[in-house]
Amino acid sequence: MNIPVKNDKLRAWIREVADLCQPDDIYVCNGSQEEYTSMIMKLTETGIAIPLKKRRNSYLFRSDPSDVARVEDRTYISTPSRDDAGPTNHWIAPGELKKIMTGLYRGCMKGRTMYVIPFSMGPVGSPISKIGVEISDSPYVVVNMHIMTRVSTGVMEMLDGGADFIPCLHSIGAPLEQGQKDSSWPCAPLEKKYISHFPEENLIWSYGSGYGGNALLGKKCLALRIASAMARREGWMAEHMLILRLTSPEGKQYHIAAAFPSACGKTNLAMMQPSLPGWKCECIGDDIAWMKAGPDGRLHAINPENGFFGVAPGTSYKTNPMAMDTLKENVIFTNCALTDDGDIWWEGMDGDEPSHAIDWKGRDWTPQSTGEAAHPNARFTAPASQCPVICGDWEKPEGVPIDIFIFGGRRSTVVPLVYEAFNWEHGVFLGATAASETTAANIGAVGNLRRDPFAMTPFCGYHMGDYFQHWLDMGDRLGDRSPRIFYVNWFRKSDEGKFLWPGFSENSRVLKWMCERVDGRARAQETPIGLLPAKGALDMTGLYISADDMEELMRVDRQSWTEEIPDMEQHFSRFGDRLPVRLSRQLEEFKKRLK
Ligand code: SAT
Ligand code: MN
Repeated sequence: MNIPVKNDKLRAWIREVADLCQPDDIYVCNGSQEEYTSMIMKLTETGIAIPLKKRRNSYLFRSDPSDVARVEDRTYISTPSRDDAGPTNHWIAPGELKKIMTGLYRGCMKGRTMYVIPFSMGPVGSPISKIGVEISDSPYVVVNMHIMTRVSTGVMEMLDGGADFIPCLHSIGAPLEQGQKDSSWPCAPLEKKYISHFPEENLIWSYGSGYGGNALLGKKCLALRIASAMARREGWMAEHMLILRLTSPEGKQYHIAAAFPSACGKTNLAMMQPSLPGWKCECIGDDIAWMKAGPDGRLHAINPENGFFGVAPGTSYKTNPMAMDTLKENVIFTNCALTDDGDIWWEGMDGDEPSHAIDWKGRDWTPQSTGEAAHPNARFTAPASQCPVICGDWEKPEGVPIDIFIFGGRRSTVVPLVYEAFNWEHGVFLGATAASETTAANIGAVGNLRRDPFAMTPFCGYHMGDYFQHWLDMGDRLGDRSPRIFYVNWFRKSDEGKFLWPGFSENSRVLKWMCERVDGRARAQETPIGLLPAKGALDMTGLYISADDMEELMRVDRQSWTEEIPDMEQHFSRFGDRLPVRLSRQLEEFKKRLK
């Protein structure tokens, strides 16, 4: 077979994979509009993509009901020593894992085309960017990668010129026998799914799933798990963070990077429209930040992605108008409901519920139906460039200088709206002990409290204790140019179970306080957990919240924090002697402050 590729390593790898997986065909992607259109047309003809009458060039896909989210239990960090993967990652020895997976890959692309997708994470040619090549037998993956990454002939030219790349092998794990009819979302059963990373070799092998982060390997696999391991070796940071630019009425710019677990509102915050007059927010990224110290000694961030793979349910003109405007055309929707007039719908969208729709499983749905119309982890894939508030500098190769880091999660109790760390080391402690109620972004129980340090539990490509140390080291290196660190919780509820804080555009009040803290202008009061806004320091102009609710929102209850301590201790004990001493000391000091 003639493979139009000049890069020796790539050509050899394509040959090797083709010999193993035995596809009917090999197709090398160029990322063009024509390529996208022809793939979508084929998917439409077979009924796999459903064109939407109401949105130009937009399509609905329905996945298999077993393949609807990331599979953390089937995700592996395969380092030679188990110790190096750490207690938060699943581990199988590289030799053994490769043996299992090679067995699965053998003949797995029979009856299918093998697509070779050259892509760049980050602007093509930027010094911070990385090149990946995904081999996949899923046309759905190809069209999604077109949006989520930069697939182009430019990347292939760099490869032809000898550029190195990260190999990302993906198969849905569903070979077709001669004459066998294909299903609309072929995939392998859960026990045969493997999402594997070999950080020592910068190599990714994924098998059995076609969904999201399991299959679009540039995202969580490359840009977080492999990149985090590279970043530690090379002295930079790959984080599960949105990036935004906030501009004050006086025209001063602040850049904020915020880490929340999946499905906790990163996309909403990244595109937030401030309710405070004169303040402006622009989006740079909604999920991943790659950060390096610049010549000015500050931390500069780029968004390695090219699109948004956002949670659909709950997205509306009320919660995220800029996302809604991003979704008008050129969008791939997955597991949303289909309305009778040829549009998509999901729970929480503006306006009335449709009186009839087709649900994400393809069945009739009415408001009387028992299940949801859209799956709770239904997603949109949309080009970032379509976002009305995408920042003019979002593709700047050198990135934007970060002023503020935010950690947080979903906590219906205990954690107040906002507080600031006393210093970097304390901020790392806040990140390391962050906890959140679990969501539908992973296959598993929803609503359980889990420690999710830096929102990186499912995405850290090495030992989490070493990752904490890397954060401390970065702080030492950045010194007084380090970003300030804050913790937020938009999700605290009253005893009656009602959200105490309106969130969304009102979050600008919290961000404003942070900016004023950076400028040394806002007052704070010291509490055992950190620095809370002093009375009157949070700008509440034009927003009414009762005094009681406000007090509850900001309350630091020593008793309930003391009750958290055993869980924090247990969490820290998992990291053994790889837990930095500075963090165990932080915990001891915290206990003292609570007394
Ligand atoms: O499925 S993804 O991993 O891409 C989305 C998420 O969980 O954040
Ligand atoms: Mn994410």
